[in-house]
Amino acid sequence: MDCLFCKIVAGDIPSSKVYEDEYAYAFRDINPQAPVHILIVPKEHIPSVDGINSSNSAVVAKIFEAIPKIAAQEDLGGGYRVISNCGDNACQSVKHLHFHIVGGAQLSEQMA
Ligand code: DGP
Repeated sequence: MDCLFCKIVAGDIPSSKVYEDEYAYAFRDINPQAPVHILIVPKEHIPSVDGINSSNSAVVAKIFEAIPKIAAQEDLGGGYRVISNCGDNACQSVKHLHFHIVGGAQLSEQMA
């Protein structure tokens, strides 16, 4: 499958890794929108939030267990935002489920 984030998880494309476990891989976004901008992805290919179901949702739970660990590691005690763009209207550009972890500064109240 020709998937950019599958290739990053496999190590075929280099990335700046910040966290890894059996289920998830996290790395710095190539185009950061804040001082800290990390992407966490499942190691298995799930196309988007729309692809989450009862057979793979345990992996999503593992991702959300990892996020606070990453936030602590990145000194985001002041707060941070977790975002997942799903589909064209949300401007999802990489069709492999990912959660943006954005922080390190006061963020805007704007969500869209
Ligand atoms: P989204 O628009 O939600 O699909 O976000 C995709 C993000 O992926 C975007 O913020 C930029 C990031 N990105 C795209 N290509 C690469 C890459 O090759 N390496 C890294 N580290 N990030 C990438």
